[in-house]
Amino acid sequence: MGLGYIGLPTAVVLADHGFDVLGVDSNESVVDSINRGQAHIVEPDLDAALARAHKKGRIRASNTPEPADYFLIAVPTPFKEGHRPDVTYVEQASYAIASSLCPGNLIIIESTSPVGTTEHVRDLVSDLRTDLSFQSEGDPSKNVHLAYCPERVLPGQILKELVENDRVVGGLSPSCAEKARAFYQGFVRGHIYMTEAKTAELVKLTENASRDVNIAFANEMSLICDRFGIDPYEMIDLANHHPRVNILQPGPGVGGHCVAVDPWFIVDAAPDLARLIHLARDVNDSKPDYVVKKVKAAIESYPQSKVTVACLGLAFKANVDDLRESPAMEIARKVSAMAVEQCLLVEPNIENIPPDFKNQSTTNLATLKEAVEKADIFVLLVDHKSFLELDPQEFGDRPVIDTRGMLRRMWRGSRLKLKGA
Ligand code: SAJ
Repeated sequence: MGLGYIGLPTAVVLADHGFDVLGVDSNESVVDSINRGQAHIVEPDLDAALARAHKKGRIRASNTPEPADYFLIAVPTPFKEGHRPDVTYVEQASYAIASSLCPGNLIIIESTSPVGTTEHVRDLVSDLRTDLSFQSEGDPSKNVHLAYCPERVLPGQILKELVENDRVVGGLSPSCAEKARAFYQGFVRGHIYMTEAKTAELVKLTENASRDVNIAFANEMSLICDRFGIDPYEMIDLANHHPRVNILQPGPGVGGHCVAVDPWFIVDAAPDLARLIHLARDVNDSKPDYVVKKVKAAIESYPQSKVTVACLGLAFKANVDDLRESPAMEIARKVSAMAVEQCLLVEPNIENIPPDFKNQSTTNLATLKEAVEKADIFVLLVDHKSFLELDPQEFGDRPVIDTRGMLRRMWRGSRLKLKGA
């Protein structure tokens, strides 16, 4: 249920491991694309794996579920007003599968969810299917089982990590967890740890909150470095030579649909206790505006704002096409609204300019080459591989606002190229 960044790769990996998979999605064009054997998202190796599974007839898509042995829910859980978790899609998926359920089925929720969601889903479906037993124990063949198993794959490495990562499966009972473990053993090479559903739900939120807090530390250090004229990337690199220090990388902010969202689910559930988690969110969320101020200052140093600004990258991180919660998008939107002659957006992973910029006649999608030729100011927002291959000398003496420590890597790359030559 749900053929997005997690659902589709999972469906493909399952198909690759011998399962017959029906992918269900409410979006007609997604369904059509998968039924043609084509992925609608950018993820390394996904196109080829989907085409293979499609050719073998192991995968098909539809907008309605059918009876099955396993129902895997991988729909989005965004937040609504006030950063409150919105589980509407999980609820809709649960309603949608209810009429297809049979005794012996296993429902697995993979969507990142607030603590208590697996029990909530059990209550929803058991209200609709009073003919079925959702008892935690008893004869397994007569019950419908429920488990929570968080996905923990890294966009950019999804196919590999789906198979190799350890998994945590949380059951509403030990037999639910056992059934889920047996399912994941069908395609996972990592270890499968069993626990209660609510523990597994919190494990997922904790993983991403931990990453967010650690990135916030790096981002805070980058502001402190800036004040003292110190290169934060060099400083962190050196600090990380300590055997017990491992600081993450500062950036333009934290994006994506996971790390920038999930910590709020903890804050929402325990606002009085989650003080550090809340503060980390604020630190990371304030970073885009800090970058925008720097761009503004650079623009103001040009006479009458006759200046062309190039924003390199819109995705939330390197080598993906995902623009959700992207700090690069937030920065580009604000730069594009400034009185500049032209704002050039360079994003090699998308074909059309995002709707956010449709009313900005001075903002256009450009190639890297065009941007390098035309721009007066460069804002390096995403460390896409193709950007890192640029010779930094091409910027000449034009200002470069580097939010990802890319210049260092470009210089290193160009020195290596020189050595190779
Ligand atoms: N980022 C930094 N500095 C860093 C690392 C990341 O600024 O040192 C930024 C990225 O640029 C991006 C954001 O953080 O904007 C998140 O990127 P990410 O690579 O940390 O994580 P995601 O969102 O792609 O995937 C995360 C992963 N979670 C953890 O690493 C704990 C992944 O394993 C999860 O499966 C995924 O969230 C998810 O779906 O929840």
